[in-house]
Amino acid sequence: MEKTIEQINQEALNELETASDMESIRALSVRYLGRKGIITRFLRNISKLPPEERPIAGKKANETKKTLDKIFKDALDRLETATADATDRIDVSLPGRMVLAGSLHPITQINRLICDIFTNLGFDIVEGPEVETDYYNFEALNIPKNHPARDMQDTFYISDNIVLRTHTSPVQIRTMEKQTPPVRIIAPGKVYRCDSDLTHTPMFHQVEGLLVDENVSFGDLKGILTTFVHRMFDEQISLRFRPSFFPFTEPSAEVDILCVICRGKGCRVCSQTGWLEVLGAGMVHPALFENIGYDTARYTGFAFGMGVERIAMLKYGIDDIRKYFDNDLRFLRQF
Ligand code: 2NM
Repeated sequence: MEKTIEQINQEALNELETASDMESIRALSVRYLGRKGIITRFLRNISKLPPEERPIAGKKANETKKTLDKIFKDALDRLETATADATDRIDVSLPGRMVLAGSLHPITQINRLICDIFTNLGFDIVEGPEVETDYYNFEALNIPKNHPARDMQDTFYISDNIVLRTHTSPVQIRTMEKQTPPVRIIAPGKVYRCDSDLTHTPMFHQVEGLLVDENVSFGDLKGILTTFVHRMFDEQISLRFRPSFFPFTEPSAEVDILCVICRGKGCRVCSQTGWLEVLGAGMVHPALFENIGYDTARYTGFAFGMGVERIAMLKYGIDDIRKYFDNDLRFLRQF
C-alpha cells in the first residue's frame, strides 16, 4: 500500500531532526522536493487515484510541498546565521597579540650619546664620504708616504689613489678647507681597516672632534675631554693623559680612565694595568694648518678621536667586539 502524504511529511520531519549540517538539509530537500523527489512523484501519481479523491489529495500534497520547502529553507537560514555569528563574534577571552617593538642598536645608542654630549658643549656634527682620496685620508693629515698605516695590510685600497677612509679625519680637513676659524665640530661615521680579532672589525665607528680658534690650549682639550668622560661614564671617574704620538697632532696624548671593572686594582679587562684607554688626542700639528691655509701664528687647535665600539664595550662590559655585529637578538635585546 502506498504511503499517505501525512506519512511522507512525518518522515521528512523526522529526517530533518537528525540533519545537523547544511549539506544534509540540502540533500533532504532534493530527496523530497526535487524533480525526482518523493513528493513530486506523489503528485504525479495522483492521476492514478479515483477521480473523486484527486482534488483533495492534490491540495494536501501541494500544501505539504510548500510547508516542507519553507521548513527546509528556515532550517538552512538558522544554520547559516549560527555559523556567521560564530565567525564574526569577538572572543574577548583570547590573549592579546603582542606588538613587537624594535630598538636602536647599542652602537647607534652610544654614537648618539657621544654626539649629544658634544653638541651640548657647542660642537656641530659634520659628515663626509667613506670613500676617500689618498690626499684627504693621509697626505693632508701629515701621514708620510712610508707610514705603516698606509700599508695594504692596514688600509683597504680601491685603487692607487682611492681608499676606504681609515678614520673620519678627512671630514675635518674638508671642513677646514671650507670654513675659517672658529671651527668646533665632531665627525661621526663608519671607518675601515684591514683588521679582525676580539677587539677589531674591518668596519667600525669613530667620532673625532676638532676645535680651532685663537688661544686654544692643551688645557682646553683636557677640560673638554674630562667633561666628556665624566658625562659618558661616571662623574667621579679618574682620568690620565699619557704622552703618545700621532702624525697629525703635536703634542699627542692617549686618555685613560680608571678601569670601570676593577677600579684600578688590576684585572683581565685592563690587562692588570688598572687603566683603560678611551681616546686619542692632541694639539693639531701646524703642518695641517699649512696644508689648509690657516695662519699658524694666529690659530691653534685641538683634536681627538675615539672608537664607538670600544666606548660601548667599556660601558657595557662586553669583551668581544664581534658581538655587536652578530645580530643575535638575545644579545641585542639587553640594550
Ligand atoms: C685621534 C687622535 C688625535 C684627529 C685629528 C684630526 C684632524 F683632522 F682634525 F686633524 N681629527 N682627529 C685625531 C687626533 C684623532 O684619534 C685617535
